[in-house]
Amino acid sequence: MTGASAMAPARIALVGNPNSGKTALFNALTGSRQKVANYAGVTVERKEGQVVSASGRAISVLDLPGTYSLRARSPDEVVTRDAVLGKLAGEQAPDVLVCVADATNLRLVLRLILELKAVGRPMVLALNMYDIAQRQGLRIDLAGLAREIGCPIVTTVATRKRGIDDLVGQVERLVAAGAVGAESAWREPAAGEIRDAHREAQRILKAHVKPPERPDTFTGKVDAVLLHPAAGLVILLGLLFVMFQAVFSWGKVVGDLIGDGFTAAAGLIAAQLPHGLITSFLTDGVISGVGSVIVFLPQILILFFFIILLEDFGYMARAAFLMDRIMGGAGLHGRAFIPLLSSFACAIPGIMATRVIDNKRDRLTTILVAPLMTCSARIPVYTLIISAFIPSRMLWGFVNQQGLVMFGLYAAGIASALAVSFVTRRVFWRGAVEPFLMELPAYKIPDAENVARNVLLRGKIFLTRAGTIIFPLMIAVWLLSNFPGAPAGATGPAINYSVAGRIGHFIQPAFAPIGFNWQMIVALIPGFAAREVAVAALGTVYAVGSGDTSPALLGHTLAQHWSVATGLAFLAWYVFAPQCASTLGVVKRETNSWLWPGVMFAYMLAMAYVAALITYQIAIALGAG
Ligand SMILES: Nc1nc2c(ncn2[C@@H]2O[C@H](COP(=O)(O)OP(=O)(O)OP(=O)(O)O)[C@@H](O)[C@H]2O)c(=O)[nH]1
Ligand SMILES: [Mg+2]
Repeated sequence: MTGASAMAPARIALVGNPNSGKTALFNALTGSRQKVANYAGVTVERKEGQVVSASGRAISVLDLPGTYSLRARSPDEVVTRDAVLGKLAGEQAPDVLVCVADATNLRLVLRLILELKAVGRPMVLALNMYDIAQRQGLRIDLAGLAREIGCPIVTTVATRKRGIDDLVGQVERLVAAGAVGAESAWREPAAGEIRDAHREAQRILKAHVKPPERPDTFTGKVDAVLLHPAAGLVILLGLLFVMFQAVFSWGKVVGDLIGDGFTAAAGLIAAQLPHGLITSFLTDGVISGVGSVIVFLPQILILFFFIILLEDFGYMARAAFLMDRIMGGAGLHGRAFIPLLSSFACAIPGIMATRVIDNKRDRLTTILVAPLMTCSARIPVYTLIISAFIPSRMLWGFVNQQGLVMFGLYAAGIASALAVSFVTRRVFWRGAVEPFLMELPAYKIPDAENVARNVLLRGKIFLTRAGTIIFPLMIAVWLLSNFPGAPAGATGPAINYSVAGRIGHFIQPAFAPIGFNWQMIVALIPGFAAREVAVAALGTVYAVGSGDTSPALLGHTLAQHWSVATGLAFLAWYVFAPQCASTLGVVKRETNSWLWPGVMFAYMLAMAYVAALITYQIAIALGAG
């Protein structure tokens, strides 16, 4: 070995069944914060991190998507197979494979272990979730199992960082023992070989693992209720309902406080600085613009608190199971559930999560409808318009009417996704939807640290967007709304003469049938960069135009300037409008063609216009003009 190669970090890859704790182990090893959740298919890409062993050896760690076999079918499984075999572009096979197994669920992983053995690289088996195995009194003959499969075994509790040093030590030992030939041998097995492997796995399991003394009866008992065909659906709807009630009732209180803070800051600036462009920039551009979005931080945090709690508990895979019949009826694959669920945060991770779907048409259908799910960037828009136009009344004594409308908008998103998928599958891609098999994870008590970390992460993403996308766009909107200034002897407000005002007035006739005024057009244009930008832009445009700079009062300003019909049409528009350039970019990347982002843009725009038109005209007819 030359000096240089001795210095090169050893490379290991974490391979295992879905939901076995690979990413938790990756985070424990490398100090990263990749997403961990209690359902299969969380990781869909390779992720790399570094760890230095106690003896100072640098080790590069690869986290991979979960798989049951190297006979990869879906795009995420292909990533794992290629990484293990060293077939990824510019990458060699890892020096050591770390097979991560859920100790309480060894049946399926044993077949994968046999496949990985055939690859012929040094391997260590990490028996993860060993805490649960011990609690259940599961008896695993570690020495016998290690002898049988021919590789060392370490027990780990990834979430508690237990067994990590032991694992790193084993890796070092294997690396020091010297690499085997760089060739990774593996080929698709024949049917007979698969049967033999199956039998062999069965035999090993019987010989070395005794069933638990205290098996997990909790999961079965809870599932009897939560997976009940009728009661289960009622509970699912109930959970969603409570979620939106909470977003509105609790989120509003804190959001208003933040809004008051911004208003006070604007007042302070206006009082301290001379009246002029700088002051206008700070109050109208920064505070009214960016501030009007930031006030929605509490709503975002509350919503994600619920979602992440349910994910960690293990409920989301059940929700997928409950929805499977409905989704199948609409032509969506059962595996589309998790990608669509991720789209509630943002369509981009949702579209990436479709990599777990192997059938191309199923995957494309899911990609096309993912942006119809209500992403968190719509929350500021929905919340603003709802609080401006929907009275905050209690219905039947306990239902907050605003929360109910929010629930309805989410439902409209889901219903339209099902409808679009149904039409796509009926008209364009006929054919049966393939059956769906997904292991239901055992329920786990949510890990407080994991929940807190993920909720804060969502908050950070939201604020980063406010700083990086919204802030520069608000500077642009403010500039365009102020320049050129009004000519001498002008009678109307100065903003009417600005570039933004002129553009808005020019395009507005096309939007007259759906009740949009020119200020809304000015907000919609930068809103194509990101949805919540529209809220910030409305804040700036109305602040420049009317001088009302309070983010907390933007709702009131809108209620004065818009009819109820216009407000409702704007909501309908936002359920469908393709107002997100980055989503279209990701669709291009994932489908490798401009065709699909084009199709997506066109159909969503058409739906948005039609929905807003119908809403506006009906509202007008009902006297809400
Ligand atoms: N009790 C316990 N829970 C664990 C342990 N390791 C992971 N978990 C939990 O198991 C679930 C799955 O963990 P992940 O790290 O996301 O699993 P993964 O193998 O990366 O899953 P995919 O990316 O979907 O293949 C999460 O809820 C973790 O908090 C462990 O050692 N003990
Ligand atoms: Mg993972």
